[in-house]
Amino acid sequence: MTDEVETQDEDEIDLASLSTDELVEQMHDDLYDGLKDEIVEATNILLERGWDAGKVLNDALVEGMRIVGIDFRDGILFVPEVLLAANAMKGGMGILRPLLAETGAATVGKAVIGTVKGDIHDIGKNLVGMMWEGAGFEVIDIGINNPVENYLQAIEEHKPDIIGMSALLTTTMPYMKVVIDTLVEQGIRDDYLVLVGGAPLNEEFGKAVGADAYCRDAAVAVETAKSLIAAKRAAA
Ligand code: B1M
Repeated sequence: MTDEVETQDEDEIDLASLSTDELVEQMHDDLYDGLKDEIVEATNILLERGWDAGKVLNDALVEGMRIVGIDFRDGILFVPEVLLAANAMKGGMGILRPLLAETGAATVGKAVIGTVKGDIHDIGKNLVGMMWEGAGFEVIDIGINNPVENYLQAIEEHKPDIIGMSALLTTTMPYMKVVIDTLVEQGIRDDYLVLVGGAPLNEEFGKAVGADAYCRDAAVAVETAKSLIAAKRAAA
């Protein structure tokens, strides 16, 4: 019994004793293994060592999730493991969220964002929401699996400048057109800037569904939101 406990303790890695490069690599492994507590601890260590929140997010968390995605695609990891990885990533993002938000100035605009109907992926959408908040936007996040009615209700209630839609599946991305077509039918399409994003989308798809812009990643979503709002206000 005592031996078992000792062996367990010996197996545990003291994250604080690792060099920064080793720690980042360990975070990729820990994300892969869905170890939330370790991800939270390592995120704090990197911040204590002077990394800014954006660097922790991109080099440690997003990069780790990219590796998870490759093995998910190749049938090496399965849904339960990827859910654990996503949960671990959210642990790290929880620490980074207020720090990313701190960089923002006064509210520069209001945005509603949600993942479309049939799709429950929310990490990318959450990241975009966090980065918009960080850039000074007020963000209303309507969550996942949103039918068009949810977008309509949110824009009626919150009167945003921007509607953001996320889709991670080739089967759900066409639903963005359903939402935009409904806005057109109701005569309110031009009242809003519609931005779309998600791994399977591209520029051409954004144009085809009638969005104002496709955003490759969260940083582009910030730049695009800011510049389109500025252009719209200048035109008005
Ligand atoms: Co899913 N999944 N998944 N999954 N999953 C993908 C998307 C997939 C590419 C994996 C693969 O095969 N390689 C594949 C889609 C294939 C396809 O359609 N071509 C896939 C599949 C097939 C599925 C299921 C069908 C699996 C199954 O059940 N057999 C199922 C579908 C469930 C459903 O939605 N109905 C499913 C389920 C899941 C989990 C639940 C296990 C989990 C989601 C957990 C969660 O989100 N809470 C999951 C995950 C985690 C992934 C991968 C591994 C990672 C996605 C992610 O979070 N990436 C993903 C593989 C991959 O993409 N590499 C995969 C990190 C995130 C930061 O990036 O979301 O791309 P991303 O967001 C970026 C940009 O795209 C952009 O900015 C973000 C930040 O830079 N962006 C926007 C995103 N949204 C935006 C909105 C904007 C602007 C920019 O608005 C303005």
